[in-house]
Amino acid sequence: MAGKVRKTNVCTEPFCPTSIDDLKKNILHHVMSFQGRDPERAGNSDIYKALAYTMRDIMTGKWIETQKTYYEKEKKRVYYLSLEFLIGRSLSNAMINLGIYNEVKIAVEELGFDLNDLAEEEEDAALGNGGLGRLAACFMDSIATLKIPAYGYGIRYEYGLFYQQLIDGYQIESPDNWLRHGTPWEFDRKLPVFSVQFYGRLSSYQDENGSFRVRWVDTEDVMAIPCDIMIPGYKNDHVVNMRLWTARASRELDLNFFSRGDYIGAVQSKVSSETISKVLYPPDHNLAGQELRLKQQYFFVAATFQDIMRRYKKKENSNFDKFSNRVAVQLNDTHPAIAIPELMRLLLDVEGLNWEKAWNICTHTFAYTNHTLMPEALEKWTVEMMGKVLPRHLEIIFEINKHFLDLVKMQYPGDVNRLRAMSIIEEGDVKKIRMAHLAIVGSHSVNGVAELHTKLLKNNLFKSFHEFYPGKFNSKTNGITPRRWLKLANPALSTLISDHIGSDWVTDLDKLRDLENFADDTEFCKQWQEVKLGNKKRLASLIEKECGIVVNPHAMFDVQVKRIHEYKRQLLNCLHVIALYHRMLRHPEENLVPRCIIFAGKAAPTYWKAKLIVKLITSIGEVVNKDPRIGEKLRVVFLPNYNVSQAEVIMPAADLSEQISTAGTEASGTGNMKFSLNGALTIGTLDGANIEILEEVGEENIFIFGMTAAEAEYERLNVSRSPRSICDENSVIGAVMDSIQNGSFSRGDGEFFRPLVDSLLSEHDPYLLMLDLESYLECQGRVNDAFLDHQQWTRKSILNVARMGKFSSDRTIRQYAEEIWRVPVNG
Ligand code: HBZ
Ligand code: IMP
Repeated sequence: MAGKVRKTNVCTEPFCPTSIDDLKKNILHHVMSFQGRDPERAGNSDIYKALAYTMRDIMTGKWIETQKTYYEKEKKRVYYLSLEFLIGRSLSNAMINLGIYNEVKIAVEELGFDLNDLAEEEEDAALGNGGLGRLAACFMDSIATLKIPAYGYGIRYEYGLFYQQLIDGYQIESPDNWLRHGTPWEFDRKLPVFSVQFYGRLSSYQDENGSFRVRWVDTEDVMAIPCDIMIPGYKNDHVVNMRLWTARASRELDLNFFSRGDYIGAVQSKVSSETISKVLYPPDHNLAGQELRLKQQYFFVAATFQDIMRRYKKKENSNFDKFSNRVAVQLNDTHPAIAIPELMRLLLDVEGLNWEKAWNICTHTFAYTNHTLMPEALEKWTVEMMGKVLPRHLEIIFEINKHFLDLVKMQYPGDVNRLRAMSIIEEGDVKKIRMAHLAIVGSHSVNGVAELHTKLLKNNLFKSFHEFYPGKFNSKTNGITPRRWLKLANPALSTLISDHIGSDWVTDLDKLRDLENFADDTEFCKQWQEVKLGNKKRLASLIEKECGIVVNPHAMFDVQVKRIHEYKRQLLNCLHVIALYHRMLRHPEENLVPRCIIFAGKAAPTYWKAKLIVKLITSIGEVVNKDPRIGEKLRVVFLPNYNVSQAEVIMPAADLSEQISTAGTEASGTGNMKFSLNGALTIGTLDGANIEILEEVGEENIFIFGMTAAEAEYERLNVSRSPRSICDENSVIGAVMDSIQNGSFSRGDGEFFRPLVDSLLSEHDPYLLMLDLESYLECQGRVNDAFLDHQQWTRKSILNVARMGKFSSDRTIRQYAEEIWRVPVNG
């Protein structure tokens, strides 16, 4: 056994250099002893790293203390399993949460460096695709801030979300090699290392009691190596662990190959094992066939459960009676849902429990969050592939399904259709496993991410499950962390706010209500406007640098940033831009507000229609931005490579936030919250969390248009107006469509955007763009008029911020803790 440092011999007080001199010393120490650099020759990148290591030193002591308390107080632990954590940069966040931002800023200035330049040195950790991944990152911040005994578990992808370039207006992807220069934020641990099995076959045997049991043998094994990232809570000394797994070949090179003299085979086998943690998958319509994705899911789940078991057994050995009182597992969508059969396998095959007992533990341990309503986006795996990659899990899934369907049969005798619809196995030419059904059956809680979303889950997508399991479904409206999305991203506004109402809002966002008292204060409004203008200038510089386009910071910044997807309707925004362009040309005398319309977002690499939308946006920009008749009145910008760091510059600079999805399609949205918290007004549909934003800010402070979810549903079934008739009857819309069709934005090639035109004009357009267009254009007219009254607009902007309290992820996490995980907050 390894020797232990006796407590009396060593100072174990957390290391905490907070004086400016100590900070400087520590930074220089890292430059010299870790990087072997002469401090006099250190550049931004050296100082950034040294500073990051200094932050890490400070966090380590707090992290150790935090982990100890979990053991000493025998706490119930929460495990947040997510295939994605979209963290972004960590430096400024660590400084803010450790409460030493100003001291560090001075220290680096005294060393001759600029903190912003240093922060820019950091690569974004883009281990996620969008909302779901960023939500997981906000949750980690709130979990740490609320002192919840919890861990995040995921994969340490070597390549994060692809890098997006625009070449000739087209999206071109390249790999995101974010670890190129290493990252100072992780502890690359050597232990615990776990072995994860794949493939192989099953053999049964009789145990000492004569019961038949299953062994999974002849498997191909991959090692999982932990890499830990510390997540500090806000000024509370609590540091949460995020454990990301890396895949390594089980032996450096497989000796079996050598014995056959196959050196190349040995190397290939190593490479193939290590591919598992190589790259983050973008959302894809055809995941069902992607074996590597299933392997990623099982890899991280299997390693995580070995870790969970290891910790549990430290106290309870092999007595599993208390398991679900000690362990809560939250499944971030169905991506980790293979955890359900995995826990069953561990309890049955390894620990020797019987089915009833094992199943009882499972269903009391798991909770599942759904993030999408779109049936085509629900994960399914073919039975064939599951049987090949995870044969024992397939068997267990069939067994779970059998038990489940027996219960359904008892409640609905003879109702075969219901049975078929609810089954975990989808019948058909290719049998598939419906991971959402597995997750619902295996969890004690299923939650949607906004009120409307949950209602639609209960009444449509999972109606029969809601009837079968009354009480299992619940709603947890998403939230965002005010630390990153206001304090860090918008320092000028944060200071203005804190100067007037104090700084308690950072951990108690409802306190922002006090700003209402200043909504009519002329001096305050003036300062508010100055802050916004400053933020717009910062974004304008970024736009000039990235796109070479000069924009007027006094124009309205009208922003739509999010993944490019048909349901999010960037195309609707395009139609408005063209309508506005036409109107400015036709009526130059009109009092239209100058606008800068800003887009950013990535299209999935295989989603050609989304990529064509990108091309349309950039093509409209090409025409409009170069038209001398337009002058400075209209600019259309597409910022390439949208990521968390870019969002931190964009959100504070927006005047208008576009949240225009077809009602009933966006589960929640979280960008909508970030904009509003930074004083942008929303133009949006009654979809996702927009509805709750409307309830909070009041209808006079938001621009709502379009159909409700119920109306959209009705329209899909009974086409009341055809898109073509709308074009014929509305000359503005007719002209917009004509200009796309006559090649105005495609160098005369009228066919170029044909697929987009066709879907707009189709009576079967599931996203109903044409049916919402008139209402959208009318609403944009109201936005124009409102912006002309700068005073009133500012007042609305202040009231938006004042009323955003609900959308703190602290509130969301408190609800998860109290209602799902049943763990104390701030305990
Ligand atoms: O999750 C998003 C929802 O679209 C959005 O409305 C919600 O606010 C957010 C947080 O709850 N969903 C995603 O971001 N989904 C994915 O990123 C995704 C990733 C991999 C997939 C499928 C979807 O295979
Ligand atoms: P883990 O929970 O085993 O992953 O260990 C994380 C950290 O928790 C360790 O580095 C220790 O600081 C602390 N720790 C682990 N086991 C115990 C224990 O049994 N009692 C108190 N602290 C522990």
